[in-house]
Amino acid sequence: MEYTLNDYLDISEEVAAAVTEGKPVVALESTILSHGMPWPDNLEFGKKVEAVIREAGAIPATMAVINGRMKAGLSESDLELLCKNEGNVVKKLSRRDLPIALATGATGATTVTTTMMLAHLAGVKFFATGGIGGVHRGAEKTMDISADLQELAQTPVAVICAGAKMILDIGLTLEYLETQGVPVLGYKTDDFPSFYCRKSGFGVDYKAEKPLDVAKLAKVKWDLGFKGGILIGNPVPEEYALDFDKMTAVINEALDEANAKQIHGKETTPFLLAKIVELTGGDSLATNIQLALNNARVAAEIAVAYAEL
Ligand code: PSU
Ligand code: MN
Repeated sequence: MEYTLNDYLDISEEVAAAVTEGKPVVALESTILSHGMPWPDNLEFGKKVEAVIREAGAIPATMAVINGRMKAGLSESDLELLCKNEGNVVKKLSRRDLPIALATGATGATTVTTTMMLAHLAGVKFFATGGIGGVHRGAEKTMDISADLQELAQTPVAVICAGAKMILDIGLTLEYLETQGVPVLGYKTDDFPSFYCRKSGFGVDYKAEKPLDVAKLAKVKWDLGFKGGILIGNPVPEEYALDFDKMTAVINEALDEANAKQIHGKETTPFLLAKIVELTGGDSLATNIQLALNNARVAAEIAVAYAEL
């Protein structure tokens, strides 16, 4: 039977018009809201991050699945539903979960992986998040490697993040991205950032000094039809960065607890993020919010530069 994208995807009027006219649009994910931050900080953040993108001259497109329909651009009530997550009805949707959610009419939040997929379907090329998923520590035994890395290898969306979350093995994450042919950029830095901290000790392939540098590189890659995305590491602003040694200790404690409780699969990242918020007395949440807002602003600036090329 014939189908159209409209059978599965609702693009908000504003986002659809902007994409058609070649105006700058920035995708946002919803897992960071439903599973990455507590209520009601997540709703406040969800609104603020859209406002930051508008101030920088682009249109925000937050992605999610609501009652079995993919959404590019959410209403206020959708946003609230995802943030409240009453009765834990909002699933965390990775690539493998997406067809199931659509076929069963489920509601779910999109990760980096599925946000890239929806962005691509909707014609959006730039996406801001907090930190991408990656190779988990101990992955040589658990094989826990985030689907985000595989998505970056195949879907043509540029992801602006504050690096890989410090709970991961950042060295192995970068090795994986190299194998998969994903360009890793540092935004005004030579050092790939580590989410809560400005540095990881691991270098990047290319230091971009301004939004236009990233936009040009994206254009070349996609003009040539090379598949896959681009990863831009944008360090958390100095005033919100957390102490590397202190965070290393906090993360080790959180990882020990996750191991003891045998947390695995898609529960791991939300568990660790929540545990770290608890162990830092909320400091890590404040940092997470600020780094994600900063990524949204830079992503909008890059999208604006790309639209002018
Ligand atoms: N960035 C944040 N908070 C988050 C995430 C990113 O600041 O909660 C989410 C993203 O949706 C990312 C996911 O795709 O964490 C990684 O989950 P996993 O490790 O299970 O692939
Ligand atoms: Mn995983």
